[in-house]
Amino acid sequence: MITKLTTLEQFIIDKQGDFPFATGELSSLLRDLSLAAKIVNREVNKAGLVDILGDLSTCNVQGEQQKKLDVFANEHFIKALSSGGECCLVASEELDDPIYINNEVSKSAKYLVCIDPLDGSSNVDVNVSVGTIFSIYRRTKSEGPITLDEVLQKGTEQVAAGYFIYGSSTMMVYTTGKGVNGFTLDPSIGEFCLSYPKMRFPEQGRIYSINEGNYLRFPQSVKEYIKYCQQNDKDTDRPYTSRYIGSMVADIHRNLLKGGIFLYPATLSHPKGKLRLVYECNPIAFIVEQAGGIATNGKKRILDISPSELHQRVPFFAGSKDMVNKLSEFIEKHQYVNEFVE
Ligand code: AHM
Ligand code: MG
Repeated sequence: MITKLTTLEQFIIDKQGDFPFATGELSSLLRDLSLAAKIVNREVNKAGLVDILGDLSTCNVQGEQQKKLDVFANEHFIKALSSGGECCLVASEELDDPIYINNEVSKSAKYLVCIDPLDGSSNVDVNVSVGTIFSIYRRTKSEGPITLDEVLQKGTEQVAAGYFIYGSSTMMVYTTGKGVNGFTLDPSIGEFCLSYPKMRFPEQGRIYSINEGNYLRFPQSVKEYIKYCQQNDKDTDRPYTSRYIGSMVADIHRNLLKGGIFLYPATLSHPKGKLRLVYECNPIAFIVEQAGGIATNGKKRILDISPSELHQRVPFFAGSKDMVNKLSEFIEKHQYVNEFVE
C-alpha cells in the first residue's frame, strides 16, 4: 500500500546512500534515461497520429527492417546519454558498432550503457505495448579511451538495469542490485512515481509465454514442457494459460506481476536463439533474479555467460522459480542444449 507519492527523482536521491562512495553519476544516468524515455513515450503515444509510422528503407545490423520509431528512440537515448557526462560508450541493438562518446564532459566518464531502444517495435503500428531495455556497466579500465572488450562483460557485472514499458500506462522498472522497483509515469505532472515497490516474481505462476507458431521447430524438451503446461492436473492447477504479446518487455512485465515463464528457445531457424544477450537478456535477467526469479539459457545462468560479441544471441528462459525449474527437468532429460547450442 503506497501512502505517499515518491517520484523517481526523490527515490534515486534517497537510494544513493545505499552506495557509500556514490558520486551521483549513476543517479544522473538513470535520470537521463528516464528523460529520454519520456520523449520516446510522447512519440509512441502519437504514433497513430503523425507520419512517423512505417518502415524506413534501412535495415538494422540484424538484417531486420527498422521502423521509424526505432530510429527515433535510438537517437534520443544516445543523445541523452551523450550529453550527461557520465557515459563514455553506448552500445545499441540498432547499431553495428558502439558509439564512443569523446566529448569534453564524457572523457573521464566511468559508465557504459547497452540498450535496446525500442524492443518489440513491430508492435507499434498495431497499438501494442513496446519497451526500452537498458543495462549499465562500470568501465573495467580506470583510464585511457574505452575499448570494445569493456562492453563484453558478464551480466553479473551490471551496475544497474531496467526497462521502460510504453503500454496502457508507461512504466520504468529498474534495479541497482538491491531489489526491483517500478514507477508509473503520471502524464499530468510528467513524473515517474513509485507504484510497485520491491517487486517480486511469484514463485509459482500459471502463464507460459512462447511463440507457439514455431512449435514444430522447438527442441523436444520445450515441446514436452509446453504439453506439460497444457495437461489437466488439479494439484498443480493445470492447464496453465498461454499469453504471448511478442514484445519481451511486455511479456516479462506481465509475468513479473502475475507469475509465469517466458521462453525463447533455440529453434531450427534460430539455432542460437533469437534474443540478444548483451542488451536484451542480461538486463532482463538481472531484473528477474533481483525479483526472485530465474533466467537461464537452459544450460547456465544467463548472467554467467561471457559474451564473445556485442550482438550475440542466446536461448532465453526466464520467470517464476518453480516454472523455470520444471522446464529445466525436461531440458536435462533431453540434454536439449546439445541439440542446438555449442
Ligand atoms: P526486436 O528487438 O527486434 O523487436 O525483437 C525482439 C522481440 C522480443 O521483444 C520478442 O519477445 C521477440 O522479438 C518476438 O519474436 P517472435 O516474433 O519471433 O516471436
Ligand atoms: Mg529487441
